[in-house]
Amino acid sequence: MRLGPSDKGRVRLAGDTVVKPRAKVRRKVERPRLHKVILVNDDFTPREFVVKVLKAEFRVTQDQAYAIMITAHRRGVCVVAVYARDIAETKATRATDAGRAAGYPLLFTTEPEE
Ligand code: TYC
Repeated sequence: MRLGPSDKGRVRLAGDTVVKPRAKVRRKVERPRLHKVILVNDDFTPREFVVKVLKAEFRVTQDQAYAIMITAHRRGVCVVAVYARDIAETKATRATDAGRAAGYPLLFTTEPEE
């Protein structure tokens, strides 16, 4: 059996069997999405402690850490950085744990970029 113009999407298997796959075939490999680490404001964690954690876990300067902290303080949240998913999750967990270990409700979350 020959495949003609009306057989778009059909695939020839061994022998003469011709099928039309129901699911869409992914023709391109996509780069995995990066994930944002987001700092969430709270009313209890001291500003200096937030800055200390940002510097230690995200390797930012004092000025960068202060800018991130004060943005979260004023607006409720601030994107700290973007990473591959596992790195973003590990950093968010470590930074949140640093707050918890000191008795603060400091929270870092992650979400995929669009
Ligand atoms: N809002 C806190 C305070 O006034 C400081 C703070 C900033 C806490 C940012 C968390 O993500 C945060 N002490």
